[in-house]
Amino acid sequence: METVRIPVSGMTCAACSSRVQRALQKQPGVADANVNLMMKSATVTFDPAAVSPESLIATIEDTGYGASLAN
Ligand code: 9UX
Repeated sequence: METVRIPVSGMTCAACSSRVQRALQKQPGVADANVNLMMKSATVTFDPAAVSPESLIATIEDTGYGASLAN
């Protein structure tokens, strides 16, 4: 497993962060996802053989928020 922290933009209330968190948790290959509204970031533990950071970003964007890899 690998863990990545992804900055997420556009989240303004707790329902936003719940939405993003649920979408990530549903994604195959994701073992754990935690989205912090105040930190504006998603911390995701995933199986690199099953899913890439790029596809985690695509999932966040599909949910309607902005995401990019900053580290
Ligand atoms: Mo809260 Mo977020 O009313 O898209 S769910 S702002």
